[in-house]
Amino acid sequence: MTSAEAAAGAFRTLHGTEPCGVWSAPGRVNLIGEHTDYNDGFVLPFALPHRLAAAGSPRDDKVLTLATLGSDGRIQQADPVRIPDLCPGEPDGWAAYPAGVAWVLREHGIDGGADLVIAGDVPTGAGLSSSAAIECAVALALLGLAGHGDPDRARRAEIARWAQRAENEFVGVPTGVLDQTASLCCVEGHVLFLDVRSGESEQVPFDAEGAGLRVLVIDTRVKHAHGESGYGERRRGTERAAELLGVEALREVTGDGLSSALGTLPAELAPLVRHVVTENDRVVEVARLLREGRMADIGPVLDASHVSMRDDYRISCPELDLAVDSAREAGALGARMTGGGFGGSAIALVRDTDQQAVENAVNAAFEQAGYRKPRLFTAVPSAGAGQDRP
Ligand code: GAF
Repeated sequence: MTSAEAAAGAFRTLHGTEPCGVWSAPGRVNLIGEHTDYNDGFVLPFALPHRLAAAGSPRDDKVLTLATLGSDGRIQQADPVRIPDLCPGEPDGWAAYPAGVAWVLREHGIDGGADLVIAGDVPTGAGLSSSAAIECAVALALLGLAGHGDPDRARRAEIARWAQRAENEFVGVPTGVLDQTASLCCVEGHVLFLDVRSGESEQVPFDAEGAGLRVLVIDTRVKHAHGESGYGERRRGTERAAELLGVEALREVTGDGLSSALGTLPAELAPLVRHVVTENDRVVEVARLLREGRMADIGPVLDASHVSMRDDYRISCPELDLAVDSAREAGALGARMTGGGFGGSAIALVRDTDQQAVENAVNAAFEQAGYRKPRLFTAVPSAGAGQDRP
């Protein structure tokens, strides 16, 4: 059953009628470019086949009702809220994400009520962007129910900023715009090369299977939550460094200017800057190699990215390091943690002939270390958010 069918089915169970429409949005893997988005840099994500769907119908009383279908098959309902009364802090928990989107859309004149039921299969807390998937599915649902058609590319980038605002200001998590843009703007068979500063983007073809390769996702099952982790601390550190260097964002520091910049910074900020500046270069490098059809050559760049996050940005954890190291020892061409860090998932680029050996090695390493069994799956670049059915 697809996420859209699950959401429509749960809607029928709860409301006794068909929903007027179903919209869904994917989670993402970031191939490379971590913690560069809020420094106005470059990112290179692709959309996962895993999606969250919002089935909905409009209401004429400005009330928003929210429900979610759990993996245990139970439907959980949040307290109904009046859209004119929405303000940050209430509701909290999972309902804050869709309510936050309604709060932002209200400012843009979309303030009709709705019944929404959410369902899907993006793993939560796995660094695969389930929060953005909820936000983007709900944004498209509320816009669609208000009569707006399928958004074009520019409009999708704008909706991504609205969803980010919901997360920053309503939920209270200081994340960048990577995840929402990936969820809304990625297209099947491609990675999205995005320059966050200019908003310019390029769809770069990414056919791993055609190249005899696979992107293996290793979900360590160490749950992360950016509200509580060191995410905000890292973000504040890079903003402070930019201020000390007299630039608006670290994006402006280039490889050439890096060593002189590092010499002027306090010891705790220099490694953060080194990560961001070198990571931007790595994103550009991977995009170049992919354009040249040299997918297998990106491996060492992925490895270098992981080392930079582990040692300079310090956002890895023992489980992520073990995932990366054991995959590489078993033949992966390259591996790195993906997403915000402090848990969540790693990715490994493997030859299809080595996939089984890599999976066995990762499972064995986790078992030997006494860690929870990781969840492993291969990911192909899939479609971005959209309407599934009228
Ligand atoms: C999380 C955030 F939500 C993104 O904005 C981004 O900063 C990422 O961590 C790290 O690259 O997914």
